[in-house]
Amino acid sequence: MKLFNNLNFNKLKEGLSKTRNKLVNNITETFTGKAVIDENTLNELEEILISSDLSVELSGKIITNLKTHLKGEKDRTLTNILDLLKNELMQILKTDEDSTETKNNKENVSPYVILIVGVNGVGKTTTIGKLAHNFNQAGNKVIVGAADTFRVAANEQLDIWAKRAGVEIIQQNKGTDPSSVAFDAVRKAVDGKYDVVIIDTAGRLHSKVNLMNELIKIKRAIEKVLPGAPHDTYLVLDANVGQNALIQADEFAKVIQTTGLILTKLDGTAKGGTIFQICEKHNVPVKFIGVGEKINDLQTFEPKLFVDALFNNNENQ
Ligand SMILES: Nc1nc2c(ncn2[C@@H]2O[C@H](COP(=O)(O)OP(=O)(O)OP(=O)(O)O)[C@@H](O)[C@H]2O)c(=O)[nH]1
Ligand SMILES: [Mg+2]
Repeated sequence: MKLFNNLNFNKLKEGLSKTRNKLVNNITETFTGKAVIDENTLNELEEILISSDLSVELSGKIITNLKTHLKGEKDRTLTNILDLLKNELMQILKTDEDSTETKNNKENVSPYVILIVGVNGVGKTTTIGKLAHNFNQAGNKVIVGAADTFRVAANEQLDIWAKRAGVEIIQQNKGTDPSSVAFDAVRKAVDGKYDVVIIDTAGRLHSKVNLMNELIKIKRAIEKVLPGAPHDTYLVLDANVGQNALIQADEFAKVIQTTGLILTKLDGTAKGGTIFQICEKHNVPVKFIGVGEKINDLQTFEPKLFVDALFNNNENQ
C-alpha cells in the first residue's frame, strides 16, 4: 500500500478564511496601534481565543505560556507576540506523527483496511470518496464497502463517489447486515489483491446503542477475514459543531478504538478553533481535514501548514 500526502496551501488558506476572520483578524485589530502590548491587551487576546472556540482552560494556558516569554518591554512587540502565539498554537496541534517505522509498516500491509465511523451527516461518505481518490492517485488498487445499509440513499451516494474516484465498490441491498458487507469487501480485497479497503458505516441507527453495537460487529467481521484489520479506524467530526465534537469523540472512544480523527467542513465554519481543543484533549491525532465538498478537498493534516494558513502567512507559497 502506498501512502499519500495531499497538501495545498492556497486551498487551505481559502478554506480557513471564516476561522481566520474570527480569530486572527480580531487579534490584529486589537493589537494595531499599540507599540507595546500591556496586560489589558493580553486579557483581550485571551477573550478572543475563548470566543474563537479554544475553550477557557486552553486559552488561559496559552496566555500563561506567552507571559513566560514576555520578560522585558522589548519582547512585547506585535510581531514577537504573534510569533510566540503561533508557536504555542503549533505545539498544541503537534501530536505523535507516524514515525518512519510506522509508515513503513503501513506500506507493507496489503490490503490495508480503514474503517470510517462518526455520527450522521458529519461527512463520512464524502470523506471516503476523497480518501479513495487520493489512495487511487497514489497508485493503489482501492475498494470501498457500503456498510451503511440503514439509509435508503447511502449505497447510491457511495456508488457515485466510487465512480468519481475510479475505484471498486461492494454493496448489498438496504437492510442487509452491515457486518456482512464489511466482511465481503475485505474478502474480495484479500482474494483480488487490493491494496486499500475503506468501509463506510451508518451514522444513525434506531438508537445510539444499536449504532455502537453495530460498529463492534462490523469490526469483528473484518477481523475474522483479516486478523489485525482494521488497521485504522478514523472518527469523522464536523468542525461546525464546535465543543460537541469533543463529546462525540469521547462517546466513540468508549466502544471502539479510534486511531485517527478527520475534521470536516472547516471551510464552512468560523469554528475551526475547535481543532486546538480536540488536539489538546485527545491522544488520537487529527489525520486529515476537509476543506470543501470536492474530491480534492481532503488534505493531510500538517500543524505548521495549518497555523501558517490560518495566519495568512505566505512562507509556504
Ligand atoms: N463544505 C464542506 N462540506 C462537506 C465536507 N465534507 C462533507 N461535506 C458535506 O456534508 C454533507 C454530509 O456529508 P456525508 O458524506 O453524506 O455525511 P455522512 O457522515 O456520510 O452522513 P450519513 O451517511 O447520513 O451518516 C454533504 O453535503 C457533504 O457534501 C467538507 O469538508 N466541506
Ligand atoms: Mg454516509
